[in-house]
Amino acid sequence: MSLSVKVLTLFPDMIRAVLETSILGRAARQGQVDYTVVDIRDFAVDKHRTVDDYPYGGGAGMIMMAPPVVEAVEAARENDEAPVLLMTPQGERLDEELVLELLDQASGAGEIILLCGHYKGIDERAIELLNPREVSIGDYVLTGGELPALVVVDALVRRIPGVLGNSDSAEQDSFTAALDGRLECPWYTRPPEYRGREIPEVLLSGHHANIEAWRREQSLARTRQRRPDLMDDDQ
Ligand code: 6GU
Repeated sequence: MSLSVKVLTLFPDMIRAVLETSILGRAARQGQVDYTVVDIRDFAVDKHRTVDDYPYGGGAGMIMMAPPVVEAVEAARENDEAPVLLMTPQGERLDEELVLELLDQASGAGEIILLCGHYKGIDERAIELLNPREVSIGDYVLTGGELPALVVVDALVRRIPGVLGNSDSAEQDSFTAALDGRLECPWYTRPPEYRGREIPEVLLSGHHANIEAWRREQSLARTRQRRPDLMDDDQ
């Protein structure tokens, strides 16, 4: 059964373009995932199709109105158990652990809903009514939740078994369990020499145990130097 991913946005074209490209697109064509992009404006309640307005009490920026947002989610949602994510810089920070938790929840429900905020934010009553999981992709501010939603979808879909060509490659990437949360080693491909720079000799040795040991060392050294926060005390 393929996982249904529903993205609710005021900018559907921005989402569609990415979801049909590369590995995310291939996953859909192979039937491993199914994308639905919902234009929140279709749920506007007035003839001008208004979806945002000025904040009560004044202040800069526009606020997304509660009715179109709530009704778009309710129309899209098929399973009440499905996770609803609201993309917002106020949310919990995304990491690979959260990705796997969301994938697990989404797989169980058959569905995940991603709501993209835009402008200054969403009427708080919509958030209270929908009780979404609020997720941020990092400590910086973007103009909307579309890019963050695509980040979440990419991170999720690549963890669906069979989506990546080589089923091992997700397991060995940075931040995943197989590397104990360490960073990747450096990688090389042809040509063997470029502008006077040769590749590490061990990689040409054909000695698989030595190559593995070298990669592990590089991975540890890199993590120690660049991301000491990822190191266990015993490494
Ligand atoms: Cl989820 N939304 C916006 N607008 N900015 C962000 C973000 C989300 N995560 C980091 N920055």
